[in-house]
Amino acid sequence: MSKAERFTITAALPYANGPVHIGHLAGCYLPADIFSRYQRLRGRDVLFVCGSDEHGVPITIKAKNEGITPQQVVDKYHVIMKNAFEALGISFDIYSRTSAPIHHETASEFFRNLYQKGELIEKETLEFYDEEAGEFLADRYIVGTCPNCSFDGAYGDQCENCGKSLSPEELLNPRSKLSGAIPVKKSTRHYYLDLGKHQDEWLKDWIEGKKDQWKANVYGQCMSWMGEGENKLKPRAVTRDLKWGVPVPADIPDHEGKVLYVWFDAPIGYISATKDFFATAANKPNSVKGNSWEDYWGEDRSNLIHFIGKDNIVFHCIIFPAMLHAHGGLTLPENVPANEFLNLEGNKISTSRNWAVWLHEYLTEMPGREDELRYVLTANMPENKDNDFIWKYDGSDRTTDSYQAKVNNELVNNLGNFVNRVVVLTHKFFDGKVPESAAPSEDATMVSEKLSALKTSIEQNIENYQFRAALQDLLKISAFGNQYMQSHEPWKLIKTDAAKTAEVMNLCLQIAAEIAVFAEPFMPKAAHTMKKMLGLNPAAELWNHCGKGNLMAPGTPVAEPAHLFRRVDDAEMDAQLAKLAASKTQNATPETPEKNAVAPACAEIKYDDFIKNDIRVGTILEAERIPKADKLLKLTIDTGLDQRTILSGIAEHFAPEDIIGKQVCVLINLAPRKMRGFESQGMILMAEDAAGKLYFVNPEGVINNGSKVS
Ligand code: B3M
Ligand code: ZN
Repeated sequence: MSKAERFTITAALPYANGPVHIGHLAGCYLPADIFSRYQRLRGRDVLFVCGSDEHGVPITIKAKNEGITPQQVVDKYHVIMKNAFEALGISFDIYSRTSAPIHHETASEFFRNLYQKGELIEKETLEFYDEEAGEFLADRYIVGTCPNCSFDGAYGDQCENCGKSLSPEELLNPRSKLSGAIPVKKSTRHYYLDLGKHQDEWLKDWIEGKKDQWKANVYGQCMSWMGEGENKLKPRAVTRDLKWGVPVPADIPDHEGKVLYVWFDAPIGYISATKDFFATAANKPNSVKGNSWEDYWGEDRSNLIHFIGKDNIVFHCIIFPAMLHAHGGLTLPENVPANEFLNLEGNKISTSRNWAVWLHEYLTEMPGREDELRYVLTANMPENKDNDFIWKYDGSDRTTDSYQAKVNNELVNNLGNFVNRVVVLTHKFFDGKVPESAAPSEDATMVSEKLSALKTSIEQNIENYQFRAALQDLLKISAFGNQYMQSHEPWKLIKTDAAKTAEVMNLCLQIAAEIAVFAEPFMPKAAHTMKKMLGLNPAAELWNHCGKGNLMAPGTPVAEPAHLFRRVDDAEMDAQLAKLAASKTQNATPETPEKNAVAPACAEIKYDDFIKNDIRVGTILEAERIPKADKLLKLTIDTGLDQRTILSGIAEHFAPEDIIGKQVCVLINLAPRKMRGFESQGMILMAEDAAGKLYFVNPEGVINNGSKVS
């Protein structure tokens, strides 16, 4: 097979610390599945791989919280996810896992390869360490009070109450989640991948070459990472001081107590899954035409397509390509069609707040409605912007794309109804057999032209990752079928013109047959049922014969009409809404302060502690934005004692030009901190109101810079 005909398709490996929800499905699993199924139907060589991402700190935290081992956590969720994907018809050729020995071997070997090529640099840094537990602490293992909203339970990388990203240094009253001890800084050595070097040598040029091919959001995000000078890509640590993960190979210096960073090992999981497929697949499907993992990963031998959500762009477009390139002999991604996010009933989907529709629950609560979910999620796929999933249709504009409206109006009334009527009338008037039609006719030409145009459109849309548009094309075919049938009214025509009725019904059957074929990537179960109903062989390669309106040979028997889609009633939707409402109440507990509530008081301190703060009045002399740091302004401040640089997180609240000349209160004896390549020498005081708006804290009237505030 030539490269053009071979596809290595990946969907992001889901973390095995919780089940899969509709946001994951609309983000990458459904688009990947539609694309894979389509390419197979075109007769192309396809290997579609995925698996559970079983390493990383969230898994060890979950294990600790539940009092079980990390392996028990991943064993549980791996099975839940694997079964749920299968039930929804996600057609992975293999669903592997990163705790599998084949993955450990592949990832270790990959690391060793980069080490031996001199691609990894070793650096010594100071990291947070828990002296009681005797362990280094990942950001997620450090908790404290959020400097932004005072929520006491913020993590070292993010406050889940207000959403602010943090670094552990920013937390007030930091403590270790392991023992409660106050973390100290301790030196450690880690291996780094020098991304800046790759940026200069080839990576930036390579990404620039994708400008017209990749989605604008993906390309734009990649380019925003690759600035100049200070804003160039920084070396990335690819090892961690943790116990859970792929151990750094024992022949590597300083390997003790270290594992590979989860984002280093996880994408290698795509390669291990491929190896796993060739090692274990009992019956290789016809659509996998290669014989070894190298057929799918060798340099320029396949089109590697990564389906992901937008939060994974940097890993798949920059870091993994740098790893693949550094390794050598491997293919780079052809495309990375990342989707935006799907919200649920107007709010961000959240695992911790249980604001989600979980796939495994949907499958048991709404049995037999797998294709309905696939349909609604595809129709609302967040391809170019975030989108909302809504359950119930209440007559308002907001709910025209709701699950209920889509299923009832489009699947039941339009597509399902058309196919059903065609089959029923064939039984009624033509003894359940495709009637002979006096070809060629004007109608036949018109129908085949229409089918051919829509087929081309579906193909182009899928190949351009426009799955919503492709699905609309499918609906246009059934709308056209309904219209054609309605305009001839065969149930009346039969009384006056049997020959014309035969022609009309023949053409309606041809339209229904093509719908059955084109529906397969989107709704595989319904497609299968339709094919069987229409007497088409579900296993036959029909796609390339479509677009002509002659799939059904006269005389072919059609089966009795079978159920395709079921109407969704209000009660079912109300049950789902009630479940969400319950999550909302459960989460409105008093210890989770509302974003707008007044922050609770901090613990008592001594006067002596307070006067350690050296606060002075100063004047802002200069203010400028920092490229790629949306929140920070770089200020030059006259403190009366000196002029110094202070980085302040106020860029989203004030324009630089508006604050020059303003007096401010400055904490001048705060230890300097490096941020974005600048040293920030102090902090300016700001007041924040209940709505999150910021105000300067300054003296009434202008006074001398350097005046003390106490
Ligand atoms: N598990 C993150 C995520 O699910 C991560 C993806 C890995 S893909 C190699 O968002
Ligand atoms: Zn916060």
